[in-house]
Parts: sequence; C-alpha cells; structure tokens
Amino acid sequence: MSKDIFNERLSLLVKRHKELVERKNVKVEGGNGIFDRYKYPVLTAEHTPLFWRYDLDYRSNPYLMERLSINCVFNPGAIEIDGKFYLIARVEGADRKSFFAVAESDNGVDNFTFWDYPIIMPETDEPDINVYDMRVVKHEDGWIYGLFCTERKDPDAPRTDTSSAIAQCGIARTKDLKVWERLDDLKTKSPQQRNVVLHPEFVNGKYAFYTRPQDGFIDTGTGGGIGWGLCDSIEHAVIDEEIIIDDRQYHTIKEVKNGQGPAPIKTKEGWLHIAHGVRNTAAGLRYVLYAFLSRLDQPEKVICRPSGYLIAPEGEERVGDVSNVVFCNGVIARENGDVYIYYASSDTRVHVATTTIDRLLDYVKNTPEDPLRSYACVAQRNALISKNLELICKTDDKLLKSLK
Ligand code: M1P
Repeated sequence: MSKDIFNERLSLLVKRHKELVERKNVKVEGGNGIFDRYKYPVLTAEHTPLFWRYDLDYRSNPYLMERLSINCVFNPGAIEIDGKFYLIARVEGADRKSFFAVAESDNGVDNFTFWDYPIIMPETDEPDINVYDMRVVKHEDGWIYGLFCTERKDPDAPRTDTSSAIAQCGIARTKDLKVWERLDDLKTKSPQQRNVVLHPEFVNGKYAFYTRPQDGFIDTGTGGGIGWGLCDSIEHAVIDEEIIIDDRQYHTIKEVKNGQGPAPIKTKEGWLHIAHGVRNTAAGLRYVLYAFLSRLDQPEKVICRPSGYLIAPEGEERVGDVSNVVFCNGVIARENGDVYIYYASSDTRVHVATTTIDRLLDYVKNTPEDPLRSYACVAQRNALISKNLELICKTDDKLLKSLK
C-alpha cells in the first residue's frame, strides 16, 4: 500500500474516532420516571485510542492493520474525583483477556476519553489469567480500593477440561487511579467468589464486604445470594463467617443467581443498593438490574425490596457478545443528589442512566414487594387499578378523564 493510501486511511480513522469521542449524548425523553436512558453508549471498543490498536508506523505496518484489536469495553467501576467522572472499564482484547483502563469525562454522559495507558495491575504470587469487573470504593480509611474478579484455571480440573476456572476476589488500592498496590486476594470458605464489593465504611471497626459465594464457576450450587462478611485486615483479608443478606428466589428475576453491583450509596434513609439478578430462559441466561435498601446502622439488614427489575436490556442493548445482559458495577452519586448509573449491555458496551437519590428512594420505598404468585400479583395490580379508576371517576382533569 502506498504512503498516500496509508495516510488517507489514517486520516479517516482519526476523523471517525474524534467524531465518536466528541459526539454529544442525548437524553431519551419520555422515560419511566425512575431513570433516564441516553441515546448513545458512553464507551465502546471504538472509543479506545487508535494507538492502542494500530501500529501507526508505515514502515512496519504499510496496510495500517489493527495489530491488537479490542473486542469490547464493558462493566466499569465508577468514581467522582474533584468533580470529574472516571470509569475504570473492563477492556477485553480480541485475545479474550480483560484489563482495566481509566476513561474520564467532565459531565458523565459523553466525551469519555481513555488515558494513554491501561492500568498496570500488579500480580500476586499466583498470577491472574484474567481480571475483570472492578468495584471502586472510596473507603473512610482514606484509600480508594478496587475489588475485582481474578480468574485462574482450576488446577483440579481433568486434563481434558480446558474451561473450568476458579474465580476469586482480587484487592488493590490507590490514591490516584494511576499507581495501584495489590493486596492479598480475599479468602473465604467458598470455592468461588465473584461480585465482591467493599462497603465504604467500617462496620463495628472492621472492613465489611458484600460477597457472592458459589460452588462452581457458573453454577451457584449450594451457594448463591448476596453475602456479607467482616474482617479485621484489608491487607490480608479473610472472612470467617459469611451470611446471605439477599437470596436468590424461585420464579423471580434473581432465580438463578444475583450479585451486588457497585458499593451502595449512603442516603438519609439507608444504603441504596443496585444489584444484578439472573434467570434462565430457553435463549440462555437473562441478566437485569434491581435495587434494594438496607439499614444505615446495619447495612446487612435489607428493609425495602421493590419487586422486579430496575433496568432490563432494551433495543440494541439486548444484543452483543453475551446477549440479553445488563450488568452494573459502577455508579456515581453526586453531592447534589444526582445519580449516574453506568451499566453495560450484553458484555459489549457501556451506557449511562441518570436519576436522583430522591427518585431512587421513592422507587425502593413505594414499589411493592414481589408477592411471588400470579394470583397475588393480580391482587396487587387490581389495587392500583381501583385506586386510579376512583381518581379518574372523581376528577375534572381532562387528560385523566381521557384515559377511560
Ligand atoms: O456474562 C454476564 C456476566 O456474567 C458474570 O456475572 P455473574 O458472576 O453474576 O455470573 C460476570 O462474569 C460478568 O462479568 C458478566 O457481565
């Protein structure tokens, strides 16, 4: 390929990348009152810098080929520092290995730009094969912690089984998101742990963790549910006793499994949690997000459990590498009450949904609990219908009257 064609191709790539990163996002009007979606994903594989993917030197790459492609960008942790929005994204190369990279934005809904280099996450004595899904927590001890899944091949799997893995929780800390100190992996009695999250405050003077014990890499077995445990040391974290605070349940959105999303948001009325629930279908697993509230003084005691899902995959969100999935491990709650929920769709791209603490509190407190039987669900819905029909009957409001 001539240098001219190389340059032409390069200028097209640069133009497209710039347009994508600088594109203004647009709030989708007419949401459900609980949160607002946005038209465009905030991060995709194409948002990664061209210099991560291409060898830009004509002499060594005359065809201007992608040398190290990126497959997808998803499941980011999120944190606000000095008014800026930072996502610590799970970036997956075409080779299937994930790593973490920081992207920043001034307004949280568009113009997310990756830092020049991905995070160099130190290894422990037992190297990780894959790392993903970081939950970033500003802890009251003064550190920013990143808890993530570290995956290694199961040493006890038969030689012919090249897929079985062991997932555990890796722990690292930083002051600036740039330099990370790796601590010991969390130790619990469970053979598998994913979706482990550090609570932002000490509880009874100890570090507190949300966990998700599991027997198998995919199957929960005797485990499952969102667990809770305390430990004295963060440098050598060991949880001796795990209790389940939010169990999976038959014929609900979290029948097969569930997991804590980001660290919960502290509000006047309790800790606001966003989690994911999984159920099985003929088309495979379906992942949705749900919310719940727990006591301020006892974060492990759940006080409000609105029924059903908060966010389910919609439109293009339903399709991707692992279709029919939304997953969230990053949220930013600002001082002014605004909330930015960063969720990934189908293990492929990252979206934002905006809401407020007030709206989420209203949602968790006033959405009735799942009554767990069709008959009881009809009674619940009929109560709402009767209340509304009574209102419509009495009102002079033309718009309300037009509903009937
Ligand atoms: O593929 C969907 C999600 O599957 C896992 O979630 P869980 O541990 O609840 O099964 C995670 O690997 C997550 O990264 C992924 O998005």
